[in-house]
Amino acid sequence: MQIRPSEDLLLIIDVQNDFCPGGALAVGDGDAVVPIVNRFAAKFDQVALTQDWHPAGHSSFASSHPDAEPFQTATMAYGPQTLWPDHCVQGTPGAAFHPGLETDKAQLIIRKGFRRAIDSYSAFYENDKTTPTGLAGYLRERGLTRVFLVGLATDFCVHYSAMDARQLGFEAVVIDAGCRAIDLGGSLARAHAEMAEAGVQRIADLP
Ligand code: VGL
Ligand code: ZN
Repeated sequence: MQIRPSEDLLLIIDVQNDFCPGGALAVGDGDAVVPIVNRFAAKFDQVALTQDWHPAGHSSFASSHPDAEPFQTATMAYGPQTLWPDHCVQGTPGAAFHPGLETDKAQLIIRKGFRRAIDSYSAFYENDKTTPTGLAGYLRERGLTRVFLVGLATDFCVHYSAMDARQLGFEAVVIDAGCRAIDLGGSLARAHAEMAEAGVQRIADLP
C-alpha cells in the first residue's frame, strides 16, 4: 500500500508502559510493537500519538467501585463500561510512553480519559460517543483523509478509534504488525468483524 504523504496520518495508540509487560494493564507482547511502530513512523510525514491519561480514582478503575473486580462490566451513565486495574494515572511512570518509542516525529499528542466520569478508548470520541477530542477537526484542517492505526490494544483503543474514523468519513487502515490485543471474552474477533463491516481496511504489514 502506497503512502500519500500529504493525506495520510500514522496514529500511534497508547504505546505506554502500563500496557507493556510489567505494567498495570499489560497487553501480551505489547512492547514488541515498539520497533515496528518506529519503522512505520519513519515512512509518514504526519504522525500523532495518543496517551491514556486518567486522574487517580478514575471511574473506569475497578478500585473506584465498591466490591468490583477488574474486567467486570459496570453500568455508567453512558452505558456499559469494562472496569480495569488502575492504569495510566497522570504523571506516573506507567502513563509515560514506552522508553523505546520514538516520539520526536509526532506533531500531535492526544490525551484521553482525563474526565473522571467518562472513559475514552477512541482517539476521536470519549465512551459517551459525543464528547470529541478534537482529532477530527485537526485532520480536516490539515487536509488529512486517511488514518493508519497501530498500537495498544487492538480490540479496545485501536478498534474504537478505527470505527470512529470511519463514522467521521475518514479512510482507516489497521496495520496488524503494529498492534497487540487484550482479547477479553472474544473481544478481538468481535473487533475484527466490526471493523470489516465498517470498511476499515486491515493490512498485515507495511513493507
Ligand atoms: C485501553 C483499556 C483501558 C487501551 C485503555 O489503550 O486499549 N484499554 N484503557
Ligand atoms: Zn484507560
